[in-house]
This record gives sequence, C-alpha cells and structure tokens, in this order.
Amino acid sequence: MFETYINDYNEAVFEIDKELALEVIESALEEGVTPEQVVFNIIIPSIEVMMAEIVINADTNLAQHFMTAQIAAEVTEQMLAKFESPPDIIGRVIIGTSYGDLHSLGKRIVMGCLKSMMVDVVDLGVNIKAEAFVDAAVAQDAQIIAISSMMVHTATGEEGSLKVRSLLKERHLEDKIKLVVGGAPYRFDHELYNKVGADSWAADGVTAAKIIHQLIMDGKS
Ligand code: B12
Repeated sequence: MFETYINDYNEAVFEIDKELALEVIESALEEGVTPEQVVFNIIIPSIEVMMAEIVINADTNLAQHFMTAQIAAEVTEQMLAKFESPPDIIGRVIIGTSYGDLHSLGKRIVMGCLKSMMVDVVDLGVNIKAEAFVDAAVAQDAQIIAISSMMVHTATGEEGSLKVRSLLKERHLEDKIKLVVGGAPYRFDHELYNKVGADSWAADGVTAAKIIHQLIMDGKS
C-alpha cells in the first residue's frame, strides 16, 4: 500500500519538486493514511531509498541531497504537529546536534519516533555546545541527553559527547542522566559510542526511540 506513495514521493524529491512531494503526502492523508504512518511508513523508508540511491549514483548533487533533507524535514514537522497527543509522557529527552554539526534531519526523525513512544522531547537545535546539553537536562529534569552527529569530527570532537560525559561525571549526574548518541559515524563503527563515552547508540530513529524508552524505564526501577 505504501510502496506507491514512497515511489511517487521519491520521484518528486529527486526532481527537486517540493510541491509535488507535498501533494503526494496530501493525497495519502486524504486517502486515510495517518500522520504517524506518513512518517514511519512513507517518509523514513523513502529517505532510506533515497540515501541508498545517493550512495550508488555519484551524479546526485548537493542540491538533491539538500532538498531530500529539507522536504523530508518539512513534511516530518508538519506530521509531528498532527500526531495524536500522547496520553502519558514517560520521560524527557534533551536532543540536539553536536557542536559544529548542522545536519538536522536525523535528529528530527528521532524526535518524531520518540514522540510516538510517549517521550517528551526538548529540541535545542543544531550546533550545540556540551555545557548547553547538560544545563538544559538539569533545568528540564530530563533523564536522557541525545546527541546527533553526522560527521566523524563532530562525533569525536572535544565539544561533543566526550565533554558531555566529563561534565556529567564532574557534576555527579551520571546516575540520573544517560547519554545516547547517533548519526552516520556510529553506523560505520559500532563501538564508537563507547569511545565517546555514551551509554548507548542506535542506527535509526525507530531503534533510537526503543532504546531511549528502555533507558528511561530502567531508571525508574
Ligand atoms: C543531507 C546532507 C547534508 C545537508 C544537511 C541538511 C540538513 N538540514 O540536515 C547539507 C547540504 C546542509 C550538508 C552539509 C554538509 N555536509 Co552533509 N550530508 C548530507 C547527507 C547526504 C545525508 C544526511 C542525512 O540527512 N541523512 C538522513 C538521515 C535520516 O540519516 P541520519 O542523520 O543518519 O539519521 C538516522 C540515524 O543516524 C539515527 N540518528 C541520527 N541522529 C541520532 C541521534 C541519536 C541520539 C540516536 C540514538 C540516533 C540518531 O536515526 C536517524 C533516523 O533514522 C550525508 C551523506 C549520507 N549518505 O549520510 C552527507 C554527509 C553527512 N555530509 C558531509 C559533509 C562533509 C558535509 C559538509 C562539510 C559539506 C561541505 N563541504 O560544506 C557540510 C557540513 C555542514 C555542517 N557544519 O554540518 C559528509 C560527512 C563526512 C564525514 N566523514 O564526516 C557526508 C557523510 C557526505 C560524504 N559522504 O562526504 N549535508
């Protein structure tokens, strides 16, 4: 059922035709597809198809990369606003991209998945310093700091996860606040999360939400 939407949507995005991409989503909604299904069954799979295409086809240019991210982010944002409001929030996550990193799409997808699992999300945005993550987690009484990094140097850099870990240690917060990371570099090196001092990582938004949900529940027991 979703395959036709995914193909039509991807064709439009690949042609950098934002209007058409949005029309595909609009007609899916009109035909009874829910906002949650749009994100999890159309947008996320279509991004995966598109990313695979970008890797195989060297002719795809930066504009296409950019538009893929922009259109998907816009649709995701629109759908998130239409998600049924969760009845019971189980915990809170502070999320942002690491210092120097402006790649926001993965983070946005993780946010959507978290919301669908009754987790409150406070988005600090992109290019976030380590102190800001820790200060926000304390101020907002969050159980999890989630850092998205799409580049190797922002995943491993001094202002990233490593510094968040040392701040948590310094401030005796390690029992209260868990650190979860994700993004392309972690998918290539499955031990990288350990090297940057994180408690856990996930390769995609759906797994990220499951892991974070579990960490919050573990903290309650
Ligand atoms: C789109 C894109 C851009 C867009 C970003 C737009 C935006 N608003 O996000 C633009 C064009 C702006 C851009 C800019 C740059 N980019 Co760029 N970009 C990409 C591209 C093509 C896709 C990234 C993406 O959106 N992926 C899709 C999302 C859905 O995947 P994801 O982020 O991995 O997220 C999933 C998981 O990782 C996980 N996840 C993500 N975050 C988190 C967080 C947590 C806590 C958890 C648990 C899980 C999790 O769940 C997500 C959803 O399933 C990648 C190449 C690629 N194939 O990945 C290059 C790539 C990341 N970019 C790269 C580079 C070099 C750059 C630039 C430096 C280019 C330049 N010369 O200017 C700049 C850097 C800007 C900056 N300072 O950040 C390199 C990085 C190389 C490296 N080794 O570090 C890549 C790998 C391309 C390449 N092959 O060279 N880029």
